[in-house]
Amino acid sequence: AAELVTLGETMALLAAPRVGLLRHMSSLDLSVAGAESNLAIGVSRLGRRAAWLSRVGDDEFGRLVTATIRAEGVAVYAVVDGTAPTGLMVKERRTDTATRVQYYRSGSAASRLSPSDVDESLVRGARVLHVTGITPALSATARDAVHAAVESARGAGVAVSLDLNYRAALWDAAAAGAELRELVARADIVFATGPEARLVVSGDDEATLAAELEKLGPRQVLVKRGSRGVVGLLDGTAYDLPAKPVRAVDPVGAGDAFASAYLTEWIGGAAPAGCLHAATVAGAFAVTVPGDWEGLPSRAELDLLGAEPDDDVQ
Ligand code: KDG
Repeated sequence: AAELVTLGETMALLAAPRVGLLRHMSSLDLSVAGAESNLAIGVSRLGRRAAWLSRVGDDEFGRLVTATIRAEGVAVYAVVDGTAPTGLMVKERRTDTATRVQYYRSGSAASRLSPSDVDESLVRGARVLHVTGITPALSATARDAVHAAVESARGAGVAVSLDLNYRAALWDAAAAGAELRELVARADIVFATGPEARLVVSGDDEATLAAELEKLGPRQVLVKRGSRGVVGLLDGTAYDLPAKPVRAVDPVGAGDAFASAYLTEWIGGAAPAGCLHAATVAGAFAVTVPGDWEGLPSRAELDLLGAEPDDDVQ
């Protein structure tokens, strides 16, 4: 049985191979990208059993998505939907540090996710269910699928992990805030950036935001600050960790990497500080390689990069 179950949309990804306006790119690199499958791949690479639930189109991009995720050792439960295409995401490197994303996903197969797609026994047999704020934005039925999975998990004592993952291109702040507030109240572990947290609660700094989110229910709250590290409020204890200094080439996917390592260590029974440390190392790895998941570390690499600066690394 899978230790971690997640559900959401994964799209084909067309990524610019170099810096510049998309219109001047003679070719684009083809891969796949989806917050939930990025995380499932991260969990699998760190040695835990992950399952990913979704819908894909009956098309070449759909076959690319399922084959890629399956090849990374993730158990794939994807309905092939002949009535809608697999979503597409285009990533432009406008400057050396500014990435622009364009979605072609409205009406996609994954937007037709519904509660009947959620394998209840899979969810009830897991240690943790991970959901994000992207899926409820796709459609009413996709939102219902998330709530069905969350209720199955809660009913079976399976921990619920939520990454707010706000995508402004998909819905407005007010709609997102209302929906995310409902999900935060049903989650045990919550990941957010400062701006995402401010969709749900108020606070001047990340520590206040974490405390306000915790008041809504979750036992563990992580408020990420990118290259400025992370603030955690974990089982009532506050943590403030710096980021690992690395040269970032592609920030997209860092949050998924962070959460994948945190949850992997949590499943393994690590102490909160250990989960947090692993998460910051995985997040650092992810941004050093182009692509949303391709740079995710294996267990050995995690231990390597994770060595404290004064450890002599061979
Ligand atoms: O967290 C990274 C994801 O946002 C990216 O991989 C694609 O799922 C995606 C989305 O909706 O942007």
